[in-house]
Amino acid sequence: SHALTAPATRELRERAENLLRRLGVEPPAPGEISARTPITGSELISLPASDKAEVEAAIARADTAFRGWRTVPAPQRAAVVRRLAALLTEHQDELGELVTLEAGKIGPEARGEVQEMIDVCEFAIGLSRQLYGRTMPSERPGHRLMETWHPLGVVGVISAFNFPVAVWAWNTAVALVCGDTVVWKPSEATPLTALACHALLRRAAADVGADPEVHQLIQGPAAVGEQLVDDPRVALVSATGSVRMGQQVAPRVAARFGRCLLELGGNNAAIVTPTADLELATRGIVFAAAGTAGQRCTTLRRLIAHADVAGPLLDRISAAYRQLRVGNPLEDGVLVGPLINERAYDGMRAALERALADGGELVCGGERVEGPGDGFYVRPAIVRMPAQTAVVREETFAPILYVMTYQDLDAAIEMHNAVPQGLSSSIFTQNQREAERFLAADGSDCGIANVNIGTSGAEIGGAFGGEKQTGGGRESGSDSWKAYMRRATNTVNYSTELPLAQGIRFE
Ligand code: UN1
Repeated sequence: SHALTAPATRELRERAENLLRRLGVEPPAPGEISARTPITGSELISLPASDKAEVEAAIARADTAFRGWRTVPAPQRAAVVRRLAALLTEHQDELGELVTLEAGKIGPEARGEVQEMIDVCEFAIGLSRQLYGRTMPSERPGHRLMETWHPLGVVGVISAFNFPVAVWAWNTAVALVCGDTVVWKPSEATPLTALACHALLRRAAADVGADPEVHQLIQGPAAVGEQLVDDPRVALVSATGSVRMGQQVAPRVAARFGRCLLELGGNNAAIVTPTADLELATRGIVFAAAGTAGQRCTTLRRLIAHADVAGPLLDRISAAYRQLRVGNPLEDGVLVGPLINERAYDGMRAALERALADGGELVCGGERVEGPGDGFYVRPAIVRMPAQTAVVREETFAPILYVMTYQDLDAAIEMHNAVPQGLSSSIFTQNQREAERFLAADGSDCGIANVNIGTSGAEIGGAFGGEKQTGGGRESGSDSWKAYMRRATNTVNYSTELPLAQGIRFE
């Protein structure tokens, strides 16, 4: 229908307001933050930014709430997260649609993002009974040596537009069961989904009789985030975004000896070896490279294919690319939605120009296509590169897949690791030696290394994050929770003597 292919701004605005109301958010007063939809490029709603006093008050409330929250037993703290999971399940479609409106994700990916929130809530609920410390044999008779994990304090969460709700949930669900309170500064591009999550969490807390002040939302430009970063009451700053943002955050937090958890850029690659199942590799590569319009931090950006298979592999991938429907993410069957804004489009054009100047050959894509309104819709691009030049070593947050070839696996792994970022990586092979080599100490240097699946779409059960300029942080599953707690080592003497460690005599 015409209404779907060219949704009028007013219709999208009403849709956003309705979704917000159903998610428990009253229409905000107008203000200086402009909530836009990348679907048409137009403003949906405006809302006020937090001023200095409001940020200060939010941190103060989180700090006060922490004093009580830390003594609530962890399995009881999990009740808030259990209720949040139920509310997210109930409102999965509504929150998913708001993600589509605000971030431009296609429906299945937007609902998948909410699913990821529910999954991490379930993980955190189980975790609340497993915040294990160890006991160690003491070297002294009549002594016990053990460690205890305690709540850390206020956690400042800074999140990006591309996973506007899931990354918040990874941090918040785990932080809350760990006994921390949260102050959230979402991306300026996604303030509405933030209002919705905040309302759902506040409601979850109220429903189970917990202190709603355990969660605070502050909104606005970088200065709002800076105030959070510089406040000594914020024990941990968990920040997701660009390397440039991390380079600003990390030294400021370090200067006050705060803790940082950084999830910064990726420049993820896949190696395809001669024994790879090309049909399976093609499917994995197309989802990882073109999905979410190339705007995941785990997006596949570099393909390193053995010279013997590069030709047939590229034929398959470019055939699949030609089938991809690019357009309005509210429409069924569309697989690639818009870029977040014009700046992202300009970045993509500039990168493509540099790649071609470096001798790259455009295989397909790269052009802007018509969408409803003034959104920035592009066909995902594939560029064959003669070498891994400077532009290939940078992260451009758009759907560009650079293709290089190799002859020898050692050289392929060397090329794979020769970028500043270290988030996610894959090898497609049916040769066990090659797969194990890729996962070994001298293989992929990334935080995530996969075999026969793409670089994106990680499950929440594993620790998520990467090395080098990606920042070193780990979030979500496994023992990532340790970043959100402080460890105390306890030595208990239950004897009547006072033996000193190391056999020291002091008498
Ligand atoms: C991100 O792009 O910031 O592995 C996070 C994935 C998702 C999370 C990506 N589970 O692609």
